[in-house]
Amino acid sequence: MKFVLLLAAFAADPTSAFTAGLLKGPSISPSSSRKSFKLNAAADGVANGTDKKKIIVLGGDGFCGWPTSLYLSDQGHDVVIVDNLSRRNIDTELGCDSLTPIQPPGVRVSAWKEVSGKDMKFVNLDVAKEYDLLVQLIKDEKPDSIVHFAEQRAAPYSMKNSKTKRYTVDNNVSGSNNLCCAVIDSEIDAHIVHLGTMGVYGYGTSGGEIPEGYIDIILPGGREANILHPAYPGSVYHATKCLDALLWQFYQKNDQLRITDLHQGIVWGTNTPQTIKDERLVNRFDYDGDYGTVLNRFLMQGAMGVPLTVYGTGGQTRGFIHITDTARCIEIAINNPPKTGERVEIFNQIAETRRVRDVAKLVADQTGVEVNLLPNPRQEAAENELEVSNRKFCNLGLDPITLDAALFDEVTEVVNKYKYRCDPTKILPASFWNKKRAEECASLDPSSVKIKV
Ligand code: NAD
Ligand code: USQ
Repeated sequence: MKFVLLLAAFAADPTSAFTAGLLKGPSISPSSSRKSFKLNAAADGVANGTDKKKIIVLGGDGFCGWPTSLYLSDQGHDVVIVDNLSRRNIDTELGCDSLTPIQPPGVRVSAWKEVSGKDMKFVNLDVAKEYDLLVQLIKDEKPDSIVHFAEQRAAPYSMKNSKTKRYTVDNNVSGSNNLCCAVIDSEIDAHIVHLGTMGVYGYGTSGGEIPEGYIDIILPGGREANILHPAYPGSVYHATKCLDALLWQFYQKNDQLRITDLHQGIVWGTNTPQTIKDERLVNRFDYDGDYGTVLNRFLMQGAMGVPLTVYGTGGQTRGFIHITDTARCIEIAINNPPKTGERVEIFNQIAETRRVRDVAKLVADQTGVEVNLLPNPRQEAAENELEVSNRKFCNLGLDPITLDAALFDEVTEVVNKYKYRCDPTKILPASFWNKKRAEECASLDPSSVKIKV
């Protein structure tokens, strides 16, 4: 089908609470820059005056889920964390570990009670496999909202081999399907807030600004329509997020579920005003070739004197968001659910777009390390433009944190504190998109990486 882009910025849902403000506010392109931010344990713990809710956080032990759970609890919401600890098990499988010494869930939750006085429950449950327990949990807890982080989230891990491809599809698609069925079976009208990804759109494929979820098209014969933006995934992991989006669309239409899908960019940073309150609350920090994401990897490499691992030309442009804003966006989404019968609400959850080689230059300038252009292990466009709308969150009050040297310092301090835990053989890429990419990367020697500082 041929797509004709009319008004990419206008997600034309007349019932949407956001339509009125949609044409105000910024569009994000690589040169955009906004406010910086200083991490401060005292700054962010004030209840915001909105309704207090019961919230289940699926995947609440993970990199985004843990600080989000703490933030929501700090804001006065009643939080129940659900996680099957599969991410910790994958660390064991890969012979790797978070750079930061994350504590077991029980220790984390009791440390939070000690420092904040607030209770949080932890439930070990597999969302993709333990359906009856999930239904019972929803019936027992009667949540207002369910935040869904519980997926296998690394593109490289999803492309490692057929076992990890199949696991990623089984886990992610079953989990999302189970969640919809469980909300229906429990007869609890909980608002589902799902973490999707910018990668559902592909990168710059629609020829202009990427709108928030829906795009205007002209069908053959001249009929106009507003549909889900075409899916164009770049990995098995990203493909599961596209499949999720279809499931949300179907269950909203068929069962009137209230669903928000957040297409988030690459999250960077480590700690938040809540996680720095006590060392036992520290967030996880992935640096390895499978789970480490680009900016955190560069910051870690810069702090350790390791040449930065830029794949290909570094011409890939991606969306970025700081971990503190992830938590804030989730609360904004929770506080602005679609009404029953409204189509799936979709937000682009990013602060800015940047090119990988520009991000590398920022880190290299600050740390003095070299930039190393490696053969690209991924099948992806070597260079792409990316312009993205994030007006909905901005119109709802988000003033996003952008890449800032002060925050680089925060990550560098964390890396310096725990660098003794780093295994340098895990730094080079270890998953390859196809045979050709694997052959092109054959000369990469994991044992050649040396920590210099
Ligand atoms: P993560 O792997 O650190 O956390 C995911 C958590 O979900 C883990 O603790 C894992 O044990 C749990 N989990 C996975 N499958 C489960 C299952 N079947 N049942 C119960 N628990 C399960 O990942 P993250 O970085 O925190 O990402 C969270 C979500 O946000 C993911 O859905 C990811 O796609 C999305 N996201 C992440 C980023 C990023 O840069 N980290 C960017 C965009 C979107
Ligand atoms: N890259 C490098 N060097 C590295 C690591 C990555 O050049 O050492 C490049 C990659 O080739 C890619 C870009 O940086 O072009 C981003 O890679 P990434 O690993 O930081 O991010 P990605 O694989 O896209 O996945 C991450 C999260 C995923 C989330 C996604 C958001 O792991 O859960 O959905 O970011 S987005 O990229 O916007 O789709």
